[in-house]
Amino acid sequence: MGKITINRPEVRNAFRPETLNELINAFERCREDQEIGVVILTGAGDKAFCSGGDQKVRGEGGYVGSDGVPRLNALDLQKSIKYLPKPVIAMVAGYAIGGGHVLHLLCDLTIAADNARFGQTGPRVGSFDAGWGATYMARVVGHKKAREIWYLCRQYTAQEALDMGLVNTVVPLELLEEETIQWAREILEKSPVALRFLKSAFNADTDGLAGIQELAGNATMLFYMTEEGKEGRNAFLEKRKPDFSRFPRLP
Ligand code: 2NE
Repeated sequence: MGKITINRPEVRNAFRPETLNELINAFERCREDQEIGVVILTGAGDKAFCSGGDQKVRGEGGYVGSDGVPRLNALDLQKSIKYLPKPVIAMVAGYAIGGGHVLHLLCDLTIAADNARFGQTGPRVGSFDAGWGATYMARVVGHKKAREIWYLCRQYTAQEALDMGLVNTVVPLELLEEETIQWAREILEKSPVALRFLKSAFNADTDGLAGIQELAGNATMLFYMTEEGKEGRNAFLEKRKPDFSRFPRLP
């Protein structure tokens, strides 16, 4: 399993553009590494998972990194999490707030410590995430609750988050890592292809043609592994007519 840690505890793990690029690179490494079947995303320390965009570097048009360019590359990290063909578990101690709350939301599963607190701040701090941050949240907790979360900008305890289906379980802080690793180990015992298809099927339900594209790509991958798929390639390379007659046309 892989573990990715947002490491800016002095600002409750708020992210700058550089932080996000590093996280995107880390997810890309987890994608490429065939030894990794599950990724745990967490924040350094026990005060916060992530507090969203670093308001101290927020400029006009986005968050400004050392290159002086305003970016909203939190959206790119969201895609990295959602389209990683392996389950991602958010391990949340302390605050998951604002854009940091959306990150845990997009993870496949969330294990929360009993000190975790969840919420959006956008309309209070002059921001919003009208993409997955709003629409996928409504799929997870229902429209009434999602509108409450975004319109009122309240904070919710771990137990309240569990009650609304926003997290999978709540454990004492001291058991958070142990419990998360246990969940990851249970997942690792399962079929990687089955998990991959299930993740893309869940995405296809919410992501329109982009979701179908991902699901279809996985179907092609699986088809390439079959004798029927290989017959088409082999016939082309051997300059002969393909013979698909031995493959069944199942009901
Ligand atoms: C996270 C929260 C609730 C924590 O409160 P508390 O009382 O535990 O800590 P405190 O004192 O507020 O924060 C500790 C230090 O971290 C900094 C604070 O400024 C403070 O530093 P000093 O003043 O002592 O130097 N800090 C915390 N969060 C920060 C942040 N996001 N940016 C920069 N510095 C931050 C409380 O701190 C809080 O509510 N934080 C702000 C949460 C927030 O509004 N995030 C942005 C939402 S918008 C967003 O993320 C976004 C989007 O909507 C769309 C696209 C991309 C991003």
